[in-house]
Amino acid sequence: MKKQVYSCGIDYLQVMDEDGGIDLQLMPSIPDSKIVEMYKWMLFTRNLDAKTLSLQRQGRAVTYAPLVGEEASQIGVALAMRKDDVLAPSFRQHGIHIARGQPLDDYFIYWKGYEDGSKSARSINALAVCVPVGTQVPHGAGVAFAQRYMGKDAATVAYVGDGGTSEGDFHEALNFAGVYKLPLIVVIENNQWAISVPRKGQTAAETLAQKAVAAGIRGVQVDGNDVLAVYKAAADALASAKDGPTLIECVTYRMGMHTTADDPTKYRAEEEVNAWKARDPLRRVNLYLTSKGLWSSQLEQETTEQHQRQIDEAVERAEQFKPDPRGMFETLYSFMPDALKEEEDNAVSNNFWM
Ligand SMILES: Cc1ncc(C[n+]2csc(CCOP(=O)(O)OP(=O)(O)O)c2C)c(N)n1
Ligand SMILES: [Mg+2]
Repeated sequence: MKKQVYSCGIDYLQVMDEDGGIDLQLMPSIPDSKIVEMYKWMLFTRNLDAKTLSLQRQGRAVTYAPLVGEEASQIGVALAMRKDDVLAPSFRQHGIHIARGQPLDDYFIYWKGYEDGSKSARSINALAVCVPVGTQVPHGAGVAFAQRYMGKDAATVAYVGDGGTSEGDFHEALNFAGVYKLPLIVVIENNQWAISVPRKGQTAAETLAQKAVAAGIRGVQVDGNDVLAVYKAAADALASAKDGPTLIECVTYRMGMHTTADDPTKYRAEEEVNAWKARDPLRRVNLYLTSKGLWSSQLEQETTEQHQRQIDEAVERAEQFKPDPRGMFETLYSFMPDALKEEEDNAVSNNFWM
């Protein structure tokens, strides 16, 4: 006997096309004012990104991971999340931190290289920025397990890159979340590149969303440059999180460099970057709102100037910040080992942080 015991397919979701046209059947039921709010956050995130890149180039910020081009993949989720939901980020989701209320001063303190900037993560229900690729996904599964155990009406959203999906941690977390039906949403921010490794170097699979199938959980692929599709996928996943996890693949593009330590012109063609420019996540929302009389070039200019003032003031305050060197020793262990204490005393008495 031979029979098919399982078959599956992965849906692709796009609500707003590249010219701002809407698929009304898929449109989430939100007022236009919410779309204006999404657009303002995307614009803010882009302005913030440009400023941080410029500060890094002037030696006023440490190695920075730009997010330009990925605004919709972040803001769509940020605005779908509820206050009590927890974020387990990697190192590129600055847009979510800011839209969830991270103080701007702390953002800049972090990018000056001071861990103190991470302290407010708790106030926005976020784990600290996670640089080891993929490890934040099992952290997120653990938080989701705790949420279930404590009977909380909340979920956890863990972010991972396309490169991160090749890590064992990613699969272990999905598997664990599937078995225990945890309130976990894993968002793959598939920006097509893991430093110089292209997406096709990660897996022979057609989609990354289908990684959900083996874990027995829901999986969906969305146009990650369409903030409405991202919002809808995240809102649906959060609404059903009490019944189990969802994997969302946001198909987007890293328009900038991996980090300021990288030169992407060495490994990717300009034509590829230009092709993605036409799919810019802000442009289409701008076209939609302008066609409805809800946005204009004047509003764009005024809003950008207002953002720049807000950002510049925060930079000024952050540059006054004096770190306490003890901070880097304090947070690793509940009880500090003697050897570490000795290092701390040594650092403090020798003014190593100056
Ligand atoms: C465990 C681990 N291996 C390698 C690295 C070095 N590294 C930093 S980012 C990165 C690529 C990540 O690519 P992706 O997951 O697609 O995320 P993206 O940077 O594109 O947002 C690598 C290999 C690391 N930080 N951690
Ligand atoms: Mg990537």
